[in-house]
Amino acid sequence: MSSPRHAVSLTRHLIEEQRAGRINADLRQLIAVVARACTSISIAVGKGALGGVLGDAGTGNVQGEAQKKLDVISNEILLEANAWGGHLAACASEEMDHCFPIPDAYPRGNYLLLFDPLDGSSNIDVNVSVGTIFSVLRAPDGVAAIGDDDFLQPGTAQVAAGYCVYGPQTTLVLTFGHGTHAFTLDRETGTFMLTRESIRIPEETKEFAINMSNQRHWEAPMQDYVRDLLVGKEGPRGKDFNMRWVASMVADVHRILTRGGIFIYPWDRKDPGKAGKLRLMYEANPMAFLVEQAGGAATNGRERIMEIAPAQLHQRVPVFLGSKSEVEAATRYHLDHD
Ligand code: AHM
Ligand code: MG
Repeated sequence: MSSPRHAVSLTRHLIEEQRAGRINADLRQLIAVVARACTSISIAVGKGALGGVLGDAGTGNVQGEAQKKLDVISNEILLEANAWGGHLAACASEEMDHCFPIPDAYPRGNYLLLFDPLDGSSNIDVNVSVGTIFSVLRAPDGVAAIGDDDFLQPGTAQVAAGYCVYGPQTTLVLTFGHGTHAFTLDRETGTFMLTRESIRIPEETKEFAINMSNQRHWEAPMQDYVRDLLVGKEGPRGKDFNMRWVASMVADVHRILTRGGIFIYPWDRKDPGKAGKLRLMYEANPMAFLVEQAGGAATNGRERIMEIAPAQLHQRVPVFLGSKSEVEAATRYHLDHD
């Protein structure tokens, strides 16, 4: 990992990316607005019980999951911040049934923004890290009214992706396809400052992240892979492995971008659709883009996540991502089994 240049703000980084011809003014503006929304969400999360924002909202989302008050607040902050800027054609959110086209009262831009407004909902009320995940696609040309189908593009079509983790520090991690960079929020000035440039994930690891309570529901190659990790030095992998599971994907991925590791949310038998838990468009694709840009890999156990052709906006997918050689090893267990 190279050390950051002295005192580069997110604003300066975005302007330099534009000058280098890697992004245009609209995309720069879009990311600046998302970062501002993340600052507002960070403030709401940080207030916790003092702001009356903890607990259930009393509503459910399209996947039948109970929404927390902060899920709903974060979704509204992102929608409100992005509606009027003129850089978007529509938004889609894990918390909304269908996409939200930009109202006619505002100019329509050329980008589509997808987000999981507050990932790691089960951790909100217990004061453990949560985060916002986002992905940016191009709106198709010549479409009069944007609909859900216009979002059904593979992860390779993303022009930007990122997440903001609300933990002991608030950190925004961003890629435009030219490396993955991290910006820490200076809470006194309200400015995101570049703190890690061109992040590299170590290729090898001795750390895995998985919810082991689902073990009995996994398919055979997954059982074999984790059994071999647990056997340690004496087994075919020849090394001892450590385990971590925050149950907030943003926090687990942030650890992997910091010291390596593999994150897995596999398909399990509780799910007859063979689709896993995590959402392709709001979670898997943006995280896969960030991880690949940091030298890591991301598959669904068999194929590269970013090459999956989505069939539905809220589609779920098994996720294996992180240190390249470990993701390749886990993927090999599945392919050899098929
Ligand atoms: P959410 O978007 O409803 O918060 O669900 C996604 C989260 C991920 O952040 C995390 O990796 C996973 O669900 C944890 O699942 P589990 O509670 O099954 O361990
Ligand atoms: Mg989520």
